[in-house]
Amino acid sequence: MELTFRWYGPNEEKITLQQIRQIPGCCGIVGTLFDIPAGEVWPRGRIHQLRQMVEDAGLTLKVIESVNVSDDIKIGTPLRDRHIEAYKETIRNLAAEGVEVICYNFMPVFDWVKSDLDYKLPDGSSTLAFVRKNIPDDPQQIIDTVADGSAGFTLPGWEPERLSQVRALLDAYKDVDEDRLRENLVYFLKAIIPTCEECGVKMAIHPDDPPYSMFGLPRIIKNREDLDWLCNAVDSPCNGITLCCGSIAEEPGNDIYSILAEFTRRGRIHFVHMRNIKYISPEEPGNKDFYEAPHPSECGSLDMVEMMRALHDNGFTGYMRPDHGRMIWGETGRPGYGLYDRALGIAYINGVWEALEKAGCKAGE
Ligand SMILES: [Mn+2]
Repeated sequence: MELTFRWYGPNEEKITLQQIRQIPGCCGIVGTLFDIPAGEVWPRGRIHQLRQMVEDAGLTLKVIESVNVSDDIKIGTPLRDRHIEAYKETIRNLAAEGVEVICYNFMPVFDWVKSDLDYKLPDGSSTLAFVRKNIPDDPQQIIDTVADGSAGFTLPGWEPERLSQVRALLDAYKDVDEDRLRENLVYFLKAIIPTCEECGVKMAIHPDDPPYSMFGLPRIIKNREDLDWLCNAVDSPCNGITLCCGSIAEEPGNDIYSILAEFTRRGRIHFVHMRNIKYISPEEPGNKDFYEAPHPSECGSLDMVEMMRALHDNGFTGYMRPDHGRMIWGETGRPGYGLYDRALGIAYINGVWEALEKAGCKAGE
């Protein structure tokens, strides 16, 4: 297991690589070229520059999050083959620079959805939350909420240029139901997985966040059955998963512990987003509201040791990062992606992992 930290690049961040290097136990950056629109090739030279910068700081660049899949590929327009060729070229360029894992998602229009980007906790910190009654019926309003709450940063999946066309975009998806979206994902994977096999890159799909339908849009990576379908649809170790613990657990009916265990055993989890969430009113039937809690088990609704144990005991050897963090100690920045709380997350995750490793050695003596 190797711990990493998501970083958006020098022009998109006030967090420096030097700061990240000082987080004990953090080996690498989860990087991106944030400015390249979906559908275009990531030039080898730009990737090389990023890698050089990261390696000069004493860190590695083995995971990319995300190489976004264009709406044309998700909808299946005549442009998709051209975009798929560009995607394959990007895979080759990333592989040539030593990248091993590519995180992506197949969510239509909206990447993750939260209702609150500045949800206040009793200790004075703030975090991301999903409170159903605060989700507007009009998708334009949620775009405005995210834009207003993002402290001047562009949030992943919420590119203003793309979303300025939201009504046209929603219209373009009107004939895309879950079956059609599945067909289009399989079409995409069948085209790119041979390239991944050739150059030794693993694709890792991020589950839908939240793992149920919003604004009438289809969602196809929500639970154990969907992940099983994905693995069988294109049966290659290169067709894998970014297991986002928080996203999967946002549906309380999902058994996150057994999902982690099963897909680690099957060799399909290449990247993990480790996150704790706290259900806000679990006693109300059907209520799935939650906020993103600090990492320790006692702060949220998930048992972090049991999640880590499911990975550890089934032989997990991939990359992991703390998912989002709160804003603490007066920090301001991109919601979910401050320095301090994510660094605390890494420290905690490392502690749990070390305990599991040593207990495992002892048991095996
Ligand atoms: Mn995630």
